[in-house]
Amino acid sequence: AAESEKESGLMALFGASVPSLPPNAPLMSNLEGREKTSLNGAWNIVVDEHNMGDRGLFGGAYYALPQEQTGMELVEFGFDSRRQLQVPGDWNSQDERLFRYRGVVWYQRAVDLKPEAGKRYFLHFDGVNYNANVYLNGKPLATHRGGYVPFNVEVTDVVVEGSNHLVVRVDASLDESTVPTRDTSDFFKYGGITRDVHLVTVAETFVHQYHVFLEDLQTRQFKAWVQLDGPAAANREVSFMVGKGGVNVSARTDENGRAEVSFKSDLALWSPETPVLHPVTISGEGFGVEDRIGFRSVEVRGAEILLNGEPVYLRGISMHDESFLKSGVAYDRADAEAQLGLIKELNGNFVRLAHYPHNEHTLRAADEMGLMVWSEIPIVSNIDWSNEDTLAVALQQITDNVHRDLNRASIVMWSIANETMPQTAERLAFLQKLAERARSLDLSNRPLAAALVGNVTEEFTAVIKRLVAEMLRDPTLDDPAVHQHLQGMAAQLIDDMDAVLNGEIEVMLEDPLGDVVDVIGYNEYFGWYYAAFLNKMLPVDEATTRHFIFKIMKDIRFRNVFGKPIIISEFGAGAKKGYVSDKGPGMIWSEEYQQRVYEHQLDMLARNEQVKGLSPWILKDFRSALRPLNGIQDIYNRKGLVSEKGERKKAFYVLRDFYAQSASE
Ligand code: GCB
Repeated sequence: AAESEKESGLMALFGASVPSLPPNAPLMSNLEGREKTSLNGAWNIVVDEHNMGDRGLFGGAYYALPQEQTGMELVEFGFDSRRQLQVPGDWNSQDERLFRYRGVVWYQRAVDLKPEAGKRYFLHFDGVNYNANVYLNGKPLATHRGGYVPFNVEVTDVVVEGSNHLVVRVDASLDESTVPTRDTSDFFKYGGITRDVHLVTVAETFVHQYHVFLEDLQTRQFKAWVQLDGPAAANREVSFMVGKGGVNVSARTDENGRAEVSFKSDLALWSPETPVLHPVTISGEGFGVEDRIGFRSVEVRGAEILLNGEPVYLRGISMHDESFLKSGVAYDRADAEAQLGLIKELNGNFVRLAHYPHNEHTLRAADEMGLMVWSEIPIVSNIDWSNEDTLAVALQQITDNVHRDLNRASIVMWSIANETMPQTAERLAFLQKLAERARSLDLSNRPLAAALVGNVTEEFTAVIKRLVAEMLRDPTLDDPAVHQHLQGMAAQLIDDMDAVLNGEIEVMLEDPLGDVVDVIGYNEYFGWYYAAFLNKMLPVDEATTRHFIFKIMKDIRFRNVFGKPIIISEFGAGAKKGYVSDKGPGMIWSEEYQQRVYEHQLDMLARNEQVKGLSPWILKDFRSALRPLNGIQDIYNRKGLVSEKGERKKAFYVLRDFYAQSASE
């Protein structure tokens, strides 16, 4: 007995494995339109860097109900107001001690409730990064993986009258099999209950999900489906009221609780210029939900993107889910309006929400403010392509992303990948499954997009040829050794110097992922990264290479072998607001250099007829652990058009003027 006691003590010390909990209930859409109580505020926390909390050392698991206190129990953890974190929010920017912390934190709060018969209760989390286990009144309830998508947990059978003890174990650790993976990508993986938490009350049988959309622009045919959930979901009459005094149609649910209707209407359409949202009520006897929905058509025809039947040019910018109003993650309406307000100021009509689904306020604000949205999931760089479990997590993320935002008119494309590598059959098969999932859930046929990868050496052969040819003709490069070297290169590379100097420089995109998606995204960094890369092959210094790249950019043409529209989903340059180099003006990291990159990029892209939109990298300087350059980056990626505090850099105005010009054309 003594042995086994010791053993279990040791187990408690070293072997605490996290029990697996059932998955969360399928996501209900439209949090905004639900009866709900906010659970935002100060939550008590215990930091669990040894991952012991599932058993505890003494006093049991951290999710257990508080024990009766006679004063003689040995309990070695406790939740109270002396250690708290604000929810929503990340722990990294709230507590200096947790800035780099990527482990487990237990969150706790009381939920006061008077449960009513015939009602159902759900805990709704808009985002917990990365892994969440939810416990109520001492009971393990559900688990959720994926830091940027919402989930809900039904607690109807567990809630009691009075105070309920809610505990959430948040594990921010990532590895090679998670989505995203550990730290190879260039953004800060914040931990915590980063977004809103609510307790949602619904009827026993309630509207779980629905989608109302314009199905055919020509005939103004609309379609709507609804999914009820509950004991009386089958064979129920459901009515759809759309628009003020407009449409009122009804249908009966099938045995699975699903109903579908079609109707015709001349409801005004949504566009960035006129972002009209119509009131929508979906209801039946004893249940109902309200929403405000915009209707528009988006389609890809040949190399064009059409909005409401008209070719549209996407004047965009990329952004992370951070705000210049605060440090750390963005999470409320004020953040959303501030960020999107900057895009309006840029004369933009489009935003790429990188590299994961953003908080729900942003999508609501985009609908209302009139911005088209590229929404993506965190399939970035290297993913464990042949791991079934990784695929399951990724599928769950695209599913929840689509389900949450199906009814947002602002979303004009779902993106399934950013610069994914290596280019293998496993990668393609994995991404194909994500595409199939998105298409099966979104019956409105929103286009799919991805930022493809290019084959650098092959693609840039034409660029190198031109650089060599240009340099050979430049009298300022009079070093004979350099000339000799360039001539040697030219002899190998260039048959006809005149043709090279006078022709276009084609960058052909042929990543086979282009077959899977409808819109070809491409991230290119002419003026920033490529100078260093090309410079390694050329017998001149980096400044010279940069000079020549700027000279030739106007002739670069992006094309793709798929005949589809291209969006330049990134370009950019790092600049610290107000930075002046002691090496002189216009050096890299200065605002002037960034401005120059924008001027040349925009001049080049305006000449690219296959390019149907841009989302330069990026609106605001954002946190990145990959960027520790002291005095300049200080753990921020500095490619923002505004600083982390929102101060506009010179390039901001260059893009603003360019967009004003293209909006008026
Ligand atoms: C990229 C990535 C983005 C990075 C950016 C950069 O291509 O998609 O996540 O932050 O480049 O600044 O290097």
